[in-house]
Amino acid sequence: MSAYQTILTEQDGAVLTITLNRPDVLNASDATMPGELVSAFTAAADDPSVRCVVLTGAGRGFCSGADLGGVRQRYDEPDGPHLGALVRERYIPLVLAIRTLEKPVIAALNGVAAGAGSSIALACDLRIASERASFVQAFVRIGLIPDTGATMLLPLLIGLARASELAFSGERVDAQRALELGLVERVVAADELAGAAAAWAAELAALPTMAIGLTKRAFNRAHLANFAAQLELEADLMEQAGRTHDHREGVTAFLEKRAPVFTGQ
Ligand code: LHQ
Repeated sequence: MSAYQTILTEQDGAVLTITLNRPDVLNASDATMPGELVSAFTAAADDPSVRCVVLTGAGRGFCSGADLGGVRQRYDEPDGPHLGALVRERYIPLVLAIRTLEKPVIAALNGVAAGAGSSIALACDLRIASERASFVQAFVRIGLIPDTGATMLLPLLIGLARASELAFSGERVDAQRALELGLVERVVAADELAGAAAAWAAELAALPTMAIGLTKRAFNRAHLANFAAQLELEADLMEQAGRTHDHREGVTAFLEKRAPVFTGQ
């Protein structure tokens, strides 16, 4: 076990399992979690005994995205919430750590993956979902744009029109529809998820790790050649969206547990 505050790590043979561990808020990402994840993925890259990584969540959620309590605190800062800086500090290093790890990474989706939580799942190489899992492109519900690579990864995985439908609406997609859309590769019963993910990871870990890593590098070059530039664009657009009335209304409404009233401003 690890000394991290927001994640747990455990290695079984050649498989490292990283568990997001803020279950009371469906593993929302606070100021600490992204850095701890980057540390864990970087350590996995440097450790030859790790040949596959599984990323999952504790409790009933996978990850509900950015912790909105923390986002609201940023409104007290002079000149606005500076969401572009937040994206650059926390989310760009995280998504790059996952995509540049030259070992297979499986997301084992135990529950809802919302906002940046969905993007983190999409950045993994493969996804296996519990039948209780779901995806929510929650950004629009709080007046924001998809980030953590989602503007590239979501259309890449499911096509531009379907990505537009989900990103514009913020609708919740259940595990079965996620399978049909190509957001996940496998769906299993909830009580079988951990075992099925571990078995899949063990299979991958027993394959030629170097060849898989080089394949991932080639896939990145072929399909995500402009990824770093796109992440910078997302940060710029997030900065802009973070200054809108609709963004503040969306976050405030969520925290006050009421429906938002958007004005387009
Ligand atoms: C939460 C959260 C949460 C805090 C559930 N925060 N408490 C954003 C900002 C800036 C820059 C960088 O990038 C980003 C990227 C993003 O990730 S934007 C998207 C942020 N995430 C969201 O907007 C999702 C907010 N959550 C939800 O819409 C729902 O919770 C979902 C659909 C995920 C799950 O719904 P339910 O299954 O009905 O669960 P719940 O809403 O009852 O949540 C359970 C608890 O978790 C609840 O607390 P409570 O004290 O009432 O038990 C929620 O307040 C808390 N929670 N997500 N992101």
